Formats: sequence, structure tokens, C-alpha cells
Amino acid sequence: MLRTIELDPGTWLQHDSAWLEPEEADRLLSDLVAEVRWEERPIYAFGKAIMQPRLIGWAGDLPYRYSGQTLPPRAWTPALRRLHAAVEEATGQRFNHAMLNRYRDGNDHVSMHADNEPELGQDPIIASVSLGATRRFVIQFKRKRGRKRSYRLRHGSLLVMGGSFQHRWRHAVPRDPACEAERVNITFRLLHGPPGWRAPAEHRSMPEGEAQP
Ligand SMILES: O=C(O)CCC(=O)C(=O)O
Repeated sequence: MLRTIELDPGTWLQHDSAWLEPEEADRLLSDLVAEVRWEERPIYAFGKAIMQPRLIGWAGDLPYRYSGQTLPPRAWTPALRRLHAAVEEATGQRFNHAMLNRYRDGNDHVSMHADNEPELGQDPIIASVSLGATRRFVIQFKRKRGRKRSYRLRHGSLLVMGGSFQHRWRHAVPRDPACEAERVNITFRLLHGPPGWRAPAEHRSMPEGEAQP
């Protein structure tokens, strides 16, 4: 069952550390590793290309731009379609894009960032499924590099980020040199339009997208 964690007024996470049955989590992990087209891709920050320290994959009908690169539309694989339906049912939300990160071992990571591209709209709800090795998910309050918290994301877990989370907090999966096993994370997002889409002015209060090394 999803447990709600209130971070501050209007900002919340929901977490279920054992959302999937272990057999279904195992099956999804092996299907996704086999089906998804995994790529090493650079992002662009300050005019420089920086290779992302993990493999990525994605699916969705709209292109998605973050950190200076654009992911073109790509078909849903059968396992992603299955997971997409289950995540929509569990959260009661609609999603039209999946972003996948494959951490080959504890050296692969994602640095502190927020998923706040304008195309995600005001206060996006993002659902994140973890498969494989348990890794730490660290969050930090943005203001003055404020307080930190961390959660262990296990095989088969579901985490939902909502409210003002992407505006007020950053998140990361830091390096973990002791971890030798692989992990796949899938985040489901709702893109309101292609790159360049903007919410109507009266709903706008967010900064532009941040680099996500
Ligand atoms: O791997 C994770 O749990 C987080 C992935 C992430 O931060 C992202 O896709 O924006």
C-alpha cells in the first residue's frame, strides 16, 4: 500500500516498498533489460557535452527535452505497456512518457536535480518504479542547500513524487561503490506538449529545466 510522506505543506511523496510481487518484479526486470534500446547519451551543460553516468531508455508519443538534448518519440515495449497500466491503476494518474535509467553497478548514478521541465506542467506527479539492486534515493530541500532525507528504493517498489516536490526539493541516486548489482528505474511522467510547450501564464511559477547529469 502507498504510504504518504508529507515533506512540507503541499509537498509529498508516496512510497510502497513492496508494490510488486517479487516474481513480477523479477520478470519485469529481465523483460525490460532485454526489450529496451539502452543507450549511453550525453547531456549538454554550459556548451559542453557530458556523458550521463548510466544507460538510459524511454518510451512515449511526444518528444521530451531535458538538459539540452531531445529524446524523440519511441514505441512502448510489451513490458513497459504492462507496467504503465499497473502504475496508472495504482496512482489514479495518467502518464504518457516513461524514462528509464539503468545503473549497471554502484558507480552509475544520477546527480542532484529536479524534474521541472515546463512541458511537465505545474506541480507534476511523477511515479517511479525500482527494479534490481536497492539504492539510496536522496532528497534535499532546495533553499540554501537545506535539509536532506534519504529512502532505500527496493526491488519492486513504487515511489510517487507530487505537489511542489519538483520546485522545492532536488533528488539524486548517489554512487554506492559497495553495490555490484544492476538496477533499473522507470519514471512515468505526463507531458502536456512537445518541447516549447508552456503552461498558461496564470499557472506559471516554475524555473526553467535544470541540468540532470
Ligand atoms: O533512479 C531513480 O530512482 C531516480 C531517477 C531520476 O531521478 C529521474 O529519472 O529523474
